Amino acid sequence: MVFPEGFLWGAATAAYQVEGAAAEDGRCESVWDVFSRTPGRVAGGDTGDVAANHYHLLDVDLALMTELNLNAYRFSVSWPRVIDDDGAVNRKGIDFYERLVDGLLDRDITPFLTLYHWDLPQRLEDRGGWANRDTAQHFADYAQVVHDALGDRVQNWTTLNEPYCASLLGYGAGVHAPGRREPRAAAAAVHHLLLAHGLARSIIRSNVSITLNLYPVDPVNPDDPVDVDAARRVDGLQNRLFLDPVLCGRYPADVLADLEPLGFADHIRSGDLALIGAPLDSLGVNYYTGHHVTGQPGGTTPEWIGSEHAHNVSRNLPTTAMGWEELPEGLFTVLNRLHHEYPRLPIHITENGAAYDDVADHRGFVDDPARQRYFEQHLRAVEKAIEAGVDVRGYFAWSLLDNFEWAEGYAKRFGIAHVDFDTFDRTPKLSGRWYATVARANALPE
Ligand code: PNW
Repeated sequence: MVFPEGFLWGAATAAYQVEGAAAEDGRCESVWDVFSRTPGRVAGGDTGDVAANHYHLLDVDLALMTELNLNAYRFSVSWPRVIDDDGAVNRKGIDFYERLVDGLLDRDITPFLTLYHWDLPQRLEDRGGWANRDTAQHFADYAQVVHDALGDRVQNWTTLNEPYCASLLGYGAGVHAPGRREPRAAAAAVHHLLLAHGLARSIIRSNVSITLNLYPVDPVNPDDPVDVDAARRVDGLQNRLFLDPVLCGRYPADVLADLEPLGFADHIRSGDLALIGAPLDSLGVNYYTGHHVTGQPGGTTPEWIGSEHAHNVSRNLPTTAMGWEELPEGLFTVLNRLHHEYPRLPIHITENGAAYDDVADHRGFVDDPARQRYFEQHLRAVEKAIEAGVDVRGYFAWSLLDNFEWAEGYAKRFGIAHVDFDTFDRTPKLSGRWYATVARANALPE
């Protein structure tokens, strides 16, 4: 099968994961600078101070995208690079993103801009961060600045990347910045992030999207009401808590009840859900794995706030280096569910990919058939969804480059191009070469 004409073949990155230049040209501190410099938070004590040095290697990376036949590129803007600690616009920060966007357009690569991929200015965290409602208004002011600068050239705007992670992993589980383990603050952060999305949406107005990390959630034993209820809770927390307000303008009643002990509803003011649920132009889906859930003892427990009795049980599938089970048909499940249970929108797969234990040869080349297979299997699921009528417009491999993988530091590599973190040379992997041929053909091999 050939993908629809004009299908976007992209790759994605995020500012803190690739840029580096953490203290250059007036960039201020973000929560991730502070978190990663705190001993014990990130594997190997790694920080994003230098990352993949993308800030200085912009032209090299633009050439790499062309070499890989990409016709779209998803990146995020660093809030603390663009707004200084006095709340004023940092012209040098804006300049960088203007050069990036102009470089993409020169090469006929469609820019997909994400406003927030987790790098909250530390000065706002010092005033409560996402647990403080005021942060949503600060985000709207920042969105206005970026839209004023780039609105004439960028047609694809994403407000937030994965508000689930920014709220529940950052403020609840404490495994992401700012590293707080405060379930009540996490609940507040969920609503304030969604409010920030709604406020920014009303500023950008057209061509707006949000990116959610979605999962199929299945009970281990569908005949056991305890498992079924655990799966309902996890689906509620990971999927519906974000999908329902954004696409339908209401929070799911059962999740409101689950989060009631955390005071979640206390943060909701009249008018909020109208803002949050205002129509979008497309939806971004990040997909990596699925959940297989029991409410009985056993299995492992991801930190599911408000669902402490739910556990993940292995299906004994192959896993990536992150320990995530490979479940390519789950991407079809997610897309098909969106098609049948929610108002229909054009969809972009804004992230999909895998970390493996790569070994580079002396030229920096990585022979990674497992990653190639991961992409192929997931793209077959996308193909199947398109055949079933789902309006998928594009696919972005995570990631263009090996980069700073959050709490895992540089030890986990997701790139379709290898990065040598001593020389900063980039070398397309086998999977990257393969992806380039698929992008050129607009089709998977027979
Ligand atoms: C995404 N999970 O986060 C992020 O958007 C990227 O910045 C990140 O590098 C990438 O996935 C790989 O981790 C996720 O637990 C965090 O399934 C957690 C999960 C999935 C994605």
